[in-house]
Parts: sequence; structure tokens; C-alpha cells
Amino acid sequence: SLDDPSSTGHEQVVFCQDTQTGLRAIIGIYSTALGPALGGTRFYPYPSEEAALADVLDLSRGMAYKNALAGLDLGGGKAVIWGDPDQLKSEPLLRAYGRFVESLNGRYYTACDVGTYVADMDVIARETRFVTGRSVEHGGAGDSSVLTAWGVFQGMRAAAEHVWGAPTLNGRRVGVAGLGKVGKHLTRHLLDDHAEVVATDVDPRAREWVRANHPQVELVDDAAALVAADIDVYAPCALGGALDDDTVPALRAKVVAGAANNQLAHPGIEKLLADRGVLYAPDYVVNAGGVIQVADEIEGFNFDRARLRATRIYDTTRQILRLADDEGVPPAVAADRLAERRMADVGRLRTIH
Ligand code: NAI
Ligand code: K
Repeated sequence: SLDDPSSTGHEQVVFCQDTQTGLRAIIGIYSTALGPALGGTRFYPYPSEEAALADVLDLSRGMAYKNALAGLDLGGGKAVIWGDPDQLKSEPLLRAYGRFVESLNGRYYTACDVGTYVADMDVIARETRFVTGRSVEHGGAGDSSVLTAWGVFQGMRAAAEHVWGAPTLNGRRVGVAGLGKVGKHLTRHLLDDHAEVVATDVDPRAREWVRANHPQVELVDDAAALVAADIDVYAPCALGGALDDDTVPALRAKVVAGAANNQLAHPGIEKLLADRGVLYAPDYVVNAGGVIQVADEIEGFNFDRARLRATRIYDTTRQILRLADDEGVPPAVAADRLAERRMADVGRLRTIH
């Protein structure tokens, strides 16, 4: 609990303040067992410091698991800047934040998250070396949604193989909820694989993009209509909490695999999905292509190398689904076990000499 910080298992939590610029940030380092902690900076108007702390503790832990399963030599961390980015964000504030990141001497690498952008990383980089997700002009990896979508497609192939026997979406009907940066790329991969795509987005511009570029894609009114549609695979690519007590009973798909973070509205949903015979490919496993893309930048960005790493999400997802069957647990539990095993086994090596 928050009353007893040692109970959360984090290595380090750093509170940062710069009164001049209004900066209030919290950097959470869950684990450096596999290497420096990597995770983005969320700039968000939290209602309270307690809410900001709860979020950073949760997100940094999630990054440790995601990075471990992505096969990266990186631990898990995350940062939050508490405030309204529209009002507060400035060069001095970002640079003040960058100095705090630098002060951790490489125990934490930052990147983009909700409320922060590539251009912000370029500003932060004027104060610290420990920042990734920078602009292409600065040697950065650019838009991480490219490999996020590629990785989701790979995870979806593994799930399709597990359920239907062949690692392809050929002939399947796939419902894509959210045609943003990731959803657009994913739609293209699915069409290339000869899937039928049914999609939805609240933004009329996104719907217009589909009509203009992929007229064969069927558009439905909203996510509820997509859930109830006759689809084989459901791919949540909009916001978190897509799978809840209302959507799961209505879901007709046999597989859920998508980019959105935190797709399960609460822990009980896992069992609800399993009881309905729906295979859920854990979000943090299949959406790791983005972090793989920005992590590659630390070595000097090479797109082909990063793409190859993201392609391995197919193997990891397959391994997790098999482990889940063998151990009789939901895929998300199997994923956690695999991540914990790697952190323990490889992390141990890093402490013996
Ligand atoms: P985005 O903001 O570009 O796209 C989201 C799209 O969803 C927008 O077009 C929006 O209009 C639509 N949308 C929002 N609410 C909706 C609703 N209720 N019904 C239907 N459509 C709705 O975001 P992006 O980058 O494509 O990310 C999508 C998801 O994947 C997010 O949850 C994000 O956290 C997650 N993710 C993204 C990564 C990346 O590299 N971009 C990496 C890992 C996860
Ligand atoms: K830990």
C-alpha cells in the first residue's frame, strides 16, 4: 500500500520539485535487475499527489514486466509530471526535469508517454543523456507506433495459431477499435495478410482516412457495435479498459489482441474471458513494439534490428500461450511468471561479479 512504500517492491522513488517553473515530478524505478530502468514520462493533471504516486508506482512496475518480456537489457521505470501540460509545459520546466533525470546517472531512461512528445524529449536531452524517443533529426527512432502495430500483428498471429492452427489472419474477420497511429498501421498489416477488417473510431477524420485509403474496410458506429459484430478477433487500439463487465459478455470474438494499454478493466475480467473461451493475448506483451523501437535508439537507432526484435513478439506470445495451457493459468499470469523468471535468472547474474 502507499502507506508502506517498501511493500510495493520498488527500488527507488524520487520526488522532484522546482518551484520556479512549477515542476512537480515523481520518478519511479521498480527494477534495474536487467539494466537501466526505461519508461516514459506522463504529463497529466492528476487530482492529487497521491494519485500521481499511485500511477507512477503502477506504471513503473508494468514497464519492468514489459521490458523483461520484450527481451531488452532494461529494467522498469516511469515518471509522472503532475500538472496540466497545456498550462505548465515550458522549456525551463522540461530542462529542470531533465536535470533530475541526469542526476540519477543512468539508472533511469525516459521517453514519451501521454502528454509528452518527441519534441519534448529533444528539449529534455539538452540536460541529460538518459532520454530516448527523440526526433529523427536527433538520431531518434521517430514514431513508435510503427513497430507497436507490427508487434501487435505478430502477437495476433501467435494467438490465431493457438486457436485455429495457422499463424495467419488470412480469411479471419478482425475488429479494430481505434484508427489512430497504431490502428492505421495495424489495419494495413491485416489487409496485407488477407484478413477482413471491421473498424470504428470516434474521430470523423480517422473514419474518412479509412474510406479514402482502404474502402474494403467495413466501418461500424462505435466500439459497442464492434464488440457485438460477427468477428473472430477483437483488437482494442483506443483507450484502456476496453474489456469490462459489459463488453466481455457481448464479445463474439475468440481472440483479443490489441495495442491499448490496460485493456482489462479489473482483475476479474481475466476469468470472465477464460470462461467464455476467449483467448486474451496480454496487452503488455503484444504492444511492446513501441518500447522496443525507442530502446533501440540507445544503441544508435537501426530500424531493421528493431523490427527483427519486434517480430519476436510472435515467439514470446506463442511461448506464453503454451505456458498458460501447461500451467492451467490465464495468459496474463503466464506472462507475469515468464517476466519474473527472466528478471530473477538474468538479474542474479548481474550481481555475482
Ligand atoms: P492515438 O491517439 O493515435 O489513437 C487512438 C485512436 O482511438 C484515435 O483515433 C481516437 O479517435 C480513437 N478513439 C478514442 N476513443 C475511442 C472510442 N471510444 N471508440 C473508438 N475509437 C476511439 O493513439 P495510438 O498511439 O494509436 O495508441 C493507441 C493505444 O495503444 C493507446 O491505448 C496507447 O496507450 C497504446 N499504445 C501505443 C503505443 C505507441 O507506440 N503509439 C505503444 C504501446 C501502447
Ligand atoms: K523490484
